[in-house]
Amino acid sequence: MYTLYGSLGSPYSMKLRAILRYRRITHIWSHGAIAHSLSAKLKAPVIPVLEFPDGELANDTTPLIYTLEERHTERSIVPEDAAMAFLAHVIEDFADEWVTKAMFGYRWLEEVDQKQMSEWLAFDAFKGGGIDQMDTFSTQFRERQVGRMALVGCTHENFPLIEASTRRILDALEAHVVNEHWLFGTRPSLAEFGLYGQLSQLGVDPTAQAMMRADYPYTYRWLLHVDDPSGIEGAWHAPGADLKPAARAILAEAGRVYVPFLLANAAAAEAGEATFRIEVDGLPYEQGVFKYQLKCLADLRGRYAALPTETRAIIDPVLGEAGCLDFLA
Ligand SMILES: N[C@@H](CCC(=O)N[C@@H](CS)C(=O)NCC(=O)O)C(=O)O
Repeated sequence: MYTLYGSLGSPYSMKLRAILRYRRITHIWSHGAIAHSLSAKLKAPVIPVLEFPDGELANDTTPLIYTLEERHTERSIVPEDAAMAFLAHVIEDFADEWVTKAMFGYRWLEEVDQKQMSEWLAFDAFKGGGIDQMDTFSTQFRERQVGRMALVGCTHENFPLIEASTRRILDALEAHVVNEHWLFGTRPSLAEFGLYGQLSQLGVDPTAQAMMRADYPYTYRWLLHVDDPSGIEGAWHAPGADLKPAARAILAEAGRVYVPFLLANAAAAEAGEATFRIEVDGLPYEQGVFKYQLKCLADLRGRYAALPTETRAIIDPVLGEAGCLDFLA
């Protein structure tokens, strides 16, 4: 049996839990402070941590998705068609690395969210233990997270771009989910789980939740559908089927913000600089150089390079239209 150690306030935990549920991989969900003490034993101290049936511990949800694909064949979340599988991967990566800034910004920029969420995260970690312990932890955790805002690019100066970008993604999803649930078929792919992880928190945190309810009511409700899709029985779209407008719009958003972000991060790292800056639609964005996102860029390029010529012929026009082609080659 697997055990997933995570937290209700952790987007990546919600993402992996929904995947295990959809895939009907029997598991225990263990949430609270234990997840952090286990993650401290791993190379990157991040949650969630998945314990395999043999007791081995691992984290980082994207590689874990592929490890689970190797171990379990039923109810795969990687589209069968290599072209669609690549596009779904791009959306998942974009959600993990960019949409997470919306999650972090909505949570830690405003007083109302800082207060509510630091208290709830303390409550989740200790499940009781008294208000004093929770107050101490929530104050420390809040200070720590707020102190990291500039490093991860979630500042008041950057937030207009993050918010505009998030709203374009939500607009696309809102138009989509009233017609159909999933992007690449009548079953979910890693793309929806990546988006769901980050957006799941926008459905909880006070400011973001109010925005979701008011402006994206069906996407807001859809989050609860994705949370446990274990009852979904579906199929992938037939190879050659048109890519859904929502998937195109989300890829175009990746082209608009994520591609320049990845390239500027890589250029700054190469030049030995500590921070980088981009501007999209006249809106500024600045943050510290991140090594992990160098890995993401290399991974995307590697996956693209490994695609057969006939697959590239299918996706190149789509990637080109979305502004996601040039940086891959
Ligand atoms: N790429 C990782 C990211 C995981 C991640 O950033 N987790 C956050 C919580 S949602 C974390 O543990 N951050 C470390 C910390 O806050 O100390 C994944 O996909 O699992």
